[in-house]
Amino acid sequence: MAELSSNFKCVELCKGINGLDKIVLREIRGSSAEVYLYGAHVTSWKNDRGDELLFMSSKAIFKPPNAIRGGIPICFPQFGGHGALEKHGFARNRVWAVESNPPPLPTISANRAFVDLILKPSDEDYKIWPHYFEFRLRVSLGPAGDLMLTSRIRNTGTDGKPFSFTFAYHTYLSVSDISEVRVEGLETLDYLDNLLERERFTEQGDSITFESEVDKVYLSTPTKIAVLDHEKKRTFVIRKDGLPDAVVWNPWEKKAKGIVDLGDDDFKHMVCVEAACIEKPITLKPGEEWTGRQDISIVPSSYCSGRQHYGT
Ligand code: TA6
Repeated sequence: MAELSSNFKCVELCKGINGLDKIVLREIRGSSAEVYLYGAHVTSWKNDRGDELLFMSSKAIFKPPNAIRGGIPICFPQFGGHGALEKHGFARNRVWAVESNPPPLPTISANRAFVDLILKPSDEDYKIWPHYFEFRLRVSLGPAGDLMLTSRIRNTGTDGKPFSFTFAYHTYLSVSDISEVRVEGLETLDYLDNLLERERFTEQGDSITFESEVDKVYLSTPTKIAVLDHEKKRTFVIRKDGLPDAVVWNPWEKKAKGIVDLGDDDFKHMVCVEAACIEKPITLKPGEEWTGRQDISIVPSSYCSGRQHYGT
């Protein structure tokens, strides 16, 4: 185990499953997070009581070149599967490096336990996606245990060429029973239905509940989305910035059985709600940088009034 920073005893580099390097972040009040350098993949996020808040598949494969099923895979340079690039891009199955002195971020990280990771394209990556970039990811835990991911992607090409990409934080939240889960904040929005060849529909006025497979890309959503877990009496509040869209996915029983690294019953205990930029790809000219942030916190929920309250 190695301490990464002399003044921050709550960030450690150690070995995870199959000897893969992982970073453990610990916040002083007891919450924690784990990030594998493989994929810059957040695989665990626990509150101050030690409860796991992210879903991890019972059959997750921690072995390159598989992406890890659960936690927060990073989808870049594309969400979905188009053209020669692999589905959801290659960032989730490359080994990232720890960066000790990245360019400063405008957001305040004082009192937060954080790690900075960086991905640059290898010669092999350049062959499948011919662009030069630097992708910096900061994973940080706040004093109240919120988990913030900040991505900065810069076009470092010197050939004068812009590039475009789509992006998602493919976040698997842990829920007690998917049938008891409700997503609020996406009502009345337009969405692309991945189950119907991305046909565009408008969501009805009710919050989203689950009784079969759901795979939708909600467009231009509000910056705050709430995921209510009735049984656990807790609500995930997702705040996002620079990421206009949001994906909601649960494979349900039949699709889950066809996913080799997902247990047959795992779909009951997961829901993906993903801050994303999909409909309108981001284009960066040489020297330009894009920032996209997702922050998840937990608030207790009370069903007394039949309606949740999750702060501002
Ligand atoms: O985010 C939803 C989605 O794009 C679904 O269509 C589903 O296939 C899922 O991601 C998982 O993708 P993966 O490549 O990780 O199996």
